[in-house]
Amino acid sequence: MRLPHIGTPRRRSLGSLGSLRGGWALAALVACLAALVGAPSAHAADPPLRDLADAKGKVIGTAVTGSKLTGTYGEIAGAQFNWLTPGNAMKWGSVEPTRGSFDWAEADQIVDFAEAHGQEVRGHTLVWHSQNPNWLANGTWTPAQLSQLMNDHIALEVGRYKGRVAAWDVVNEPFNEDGSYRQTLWYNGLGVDYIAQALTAARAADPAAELYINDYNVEGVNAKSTALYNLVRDLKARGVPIDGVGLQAHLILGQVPSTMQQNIQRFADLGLDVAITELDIRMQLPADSAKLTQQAADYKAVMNACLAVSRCTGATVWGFTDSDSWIPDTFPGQGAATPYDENYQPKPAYRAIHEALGGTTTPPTGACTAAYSVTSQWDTGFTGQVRIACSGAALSSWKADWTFGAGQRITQAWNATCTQSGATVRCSNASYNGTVPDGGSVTFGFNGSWSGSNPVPMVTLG
Ligand code: G2I
Repeated sequence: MRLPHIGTPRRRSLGSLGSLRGGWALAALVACLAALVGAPSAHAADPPLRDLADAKGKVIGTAVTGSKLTGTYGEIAGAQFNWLTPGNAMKWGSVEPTRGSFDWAEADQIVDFAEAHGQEVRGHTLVWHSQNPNWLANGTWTPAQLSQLMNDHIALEVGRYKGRVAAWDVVNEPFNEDGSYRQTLWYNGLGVDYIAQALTAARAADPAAELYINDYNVEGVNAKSTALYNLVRDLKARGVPIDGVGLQAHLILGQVPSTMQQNIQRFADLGLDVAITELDIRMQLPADSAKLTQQAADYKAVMNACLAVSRCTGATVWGFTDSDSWIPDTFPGQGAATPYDENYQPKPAYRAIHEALGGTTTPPTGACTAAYSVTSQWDTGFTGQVRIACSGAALSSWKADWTFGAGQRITQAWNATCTQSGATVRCSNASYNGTVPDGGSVTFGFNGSWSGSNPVPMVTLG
């Protein structure tokens, strides 16, 4: 068995990420932990997902866009995940847009970022029917030429990142839904043997890299996953280099296949690793608390199906934030498919992944917490409050920060001084209520305006 390459465990934290319980009338509770001024007993902040995954020897990855790897996006990508997949940067159309003229800038940037953050890279993808350069897709090739093009491409790309990319999606999406082979440039030109050729070329270019075949709608037991199963079983029997299968897992709310664990297990029983490679769970917009709660349950079900099988290496989400997801472009009216919202606030799905990886389900004791709730709401306005409570800790002053997710504006506040800049709100104590004793609480209130939706933000105490 080839062992998955797991990044060096690292302790980095974005601070406290609490559980968001949706619904305007419900409180979003955020643990206020080690960062608290004046807290007598400092508690370790919630560990990031990657620390939990490292402790289990599992992958928690995300697809990333190179140009976004700065600011909050870069901080979360670096702090929370132990593997990265370039969402588009390593595709043939990205790296060789014109024949013989290469652009590795974004791919290099992502690999450099991963190394700087102690992360492994999943290379995606070498041989696919989509996102190929026009010169390749529209060319006329003999089988010999096509074979040469494919082998040279693999040798070049895998060779370039030899020792730096731990696993490759060598062949992507070879099947139709009924389990027949997809008619592609590769299949039509070379027959089914293109798959064995591609894997063989990849092994030659980097013998240490894990080699995968990756597809979608193969998460449960069905005609397509059975075709994939039969293919990899036969490849293994023939001695073709293949280490694992990637189950993309582009799922729909409430539709995690019930046979997912069983399906993962049957691949594992062939002596192959299984990776969840492109996990997202889309819903009809707008999101609401019921949908987000269902989504959290779905994420947890996927994580649990994987974690129940030792050869399932872990899961990669296809973009960690709703601001970097392919869903709205491809499925108009749908979205909210990832664990963080568009403002980088963790959603219940984040908490579900955290818990599946062994994180605590309740805030630790000995801390101060802030709970946001909407106490009344009318057509254009609302009244909200934040209650700061301490137990096993105390405060002599406080600040409560949050980011409004849907354009809300604070119009008036009491028992605190609140300022809003863009979507960011910061409230600090009034002269008379900075002290929150152990076992005590302070509440401040505000009026605000809203339209469209009024989602509950996460509050951070500082
Ligand atoms: O389609 C979802 C995924 C299915 N499995 C294979 C993955 O490689 C695939 O990823 C998506 C990317 O997330 C999208 O970002 O692949 C799409 C292409 O099939 C990507 O979309 C493309 C757009 O079509 C282009 O217009 C755009 O220039 O992304 C490009 C870069 O933003």
